[in-house]
Amino acid sequence: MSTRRSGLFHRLLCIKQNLLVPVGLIVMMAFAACATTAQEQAQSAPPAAIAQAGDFTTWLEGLRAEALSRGISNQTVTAALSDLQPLPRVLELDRRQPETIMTLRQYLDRVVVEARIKNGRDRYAENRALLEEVARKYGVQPRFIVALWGIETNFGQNQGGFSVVQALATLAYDGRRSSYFRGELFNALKILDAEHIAPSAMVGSWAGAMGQSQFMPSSFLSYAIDYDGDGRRDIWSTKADVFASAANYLKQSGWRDDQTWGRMVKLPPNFGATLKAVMPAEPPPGCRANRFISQRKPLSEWQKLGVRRADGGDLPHRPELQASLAVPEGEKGPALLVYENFRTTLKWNCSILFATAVGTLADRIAAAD
Ligand SMILES: [Ca+2]
Repeated sequence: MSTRRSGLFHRLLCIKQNLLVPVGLIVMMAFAACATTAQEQAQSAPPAAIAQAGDFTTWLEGLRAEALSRGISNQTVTAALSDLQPLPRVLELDRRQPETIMTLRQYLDRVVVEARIKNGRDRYAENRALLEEVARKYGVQPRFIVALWGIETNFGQNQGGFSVVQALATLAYDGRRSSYFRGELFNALKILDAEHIAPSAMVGSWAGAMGQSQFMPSSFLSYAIDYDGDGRRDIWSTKADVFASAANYLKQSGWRDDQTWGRMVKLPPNFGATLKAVMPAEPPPGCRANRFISQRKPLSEWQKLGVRRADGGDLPHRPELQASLAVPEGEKGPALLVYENFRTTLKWNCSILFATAVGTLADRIAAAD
């Protein structure tokens, strides 16, 4: 699972629980629903068990010693790891069960809403010069940077109110995925040590996804950019850094700005056998979403096979362009014809629903141009 590359680990945790859902249903947990309904459900969730405070204090001593041995300064260790307490709320959120299964249509109706489209157009207009400069430099069309920003944090308005160090320490202390979160905690300390952000301002999701682009600390270290040149990679409050970091993540993951993401399409009648022949025979390793994505074929071949735009029109006349069908709910559900950029979006967050929402929102935002 490529979760370590994702800035959205908190959402991947939701999809992970989707393993409880029978595979035959071919349904996917909707991330936004997961986050929202988890909050709604929190009141009724049983209180999470946290071990005795004394145990945590002892554990924290070991953590401090290891941080120092990894070269984190004494000053940072003292500032970030003194008087630290585990957060029961983080474990509640980590323990929750999925209670909502959404179709692609339901997910889009919830995420790609008019208010977000309008907000996206306004934010795009407001930041046009900067977005176009970043877009040129990294080779990512501005509408996708804006769409990701809008879906991740509602254009920076909802970054999550958790102390990243405290949240990661809670999850590292807890037994379920200790080594992953312990590694991310050391990454977070490294970021503090380099003075990109003050400990008190390092806020993020309950699972440690940080700032306006919701990068995990490891993603920050790999992809975050100090675009305004003030010496700090500030994905919390400097838009230039936020946009460039997101664009850099996509670029490093294979984005191409001479292509779009894909589109909804219509399959011809009685397409079942053809579809079966192009879908993976075995679940591919890595991102689970790839099991719903077909092999690549040139657009001209899909055209020949009878695949059409959602309005019935011909596919674009770029016959050599490689595309794949994505059918998150099987033959009877909605179908998409997607390009490499769709697969790149899956490296940000392994979810067909998420990637489709990003592409759809990007198209809607740009439609005002
Ligand atoms: Ca900066």
